[in-house]
Amino acid sequence: MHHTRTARALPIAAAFVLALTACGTGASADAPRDAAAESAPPSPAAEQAEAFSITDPWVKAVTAEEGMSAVFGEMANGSDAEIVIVAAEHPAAEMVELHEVVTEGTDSTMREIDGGFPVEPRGTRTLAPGGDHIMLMGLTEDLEAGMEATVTVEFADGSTTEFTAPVKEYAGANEEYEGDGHGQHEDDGDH
Ligand SMILES: [Cu+2]
Repeated sequence: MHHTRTARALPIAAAFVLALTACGTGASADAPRDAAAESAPPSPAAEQAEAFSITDPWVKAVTAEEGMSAVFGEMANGSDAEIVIVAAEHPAAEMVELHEVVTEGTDSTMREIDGGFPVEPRGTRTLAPGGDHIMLMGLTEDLEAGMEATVTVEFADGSTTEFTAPVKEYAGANEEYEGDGHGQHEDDGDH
């Protein structure tokens, strides 16, 4: 009687679940049970990409005409050494930048962050509207609610990993972009 291999049925879904649940443990994704354990040698634990996970990732729905969107979620570092996200990619974005939002008075401006997104050992860093985000620019196709966006992130040591994020409708996250002409943006609603 030969055994069945149900674990191989949904490799994409399984990888997604692993990415979401690897939070805080780093090594927990190392046990895909079956064939993978035999064929794929474990990559060195020193890789920053291996320590990375992201919880509840999502991407703001936009049309290609709008041109820009952003990726959010709570990033986590499951290792005892700092990891730094230094770049990212999305297949429909001609350019991707790591942005921070700087607020002066009532003006919020987003700009490329110096040195990337460090995540402390065993720590987290949140990408959220009004704060840090991965900026997708020069979009060549619509990002419609319900789609899944695949985002690749690169770390300071050159390692990379990817995650999948659902695209969602969201009304906010419209910060002025520093590089996009000058944002003389009167926003006199004090909230
Ligand atoms: Cu931005």
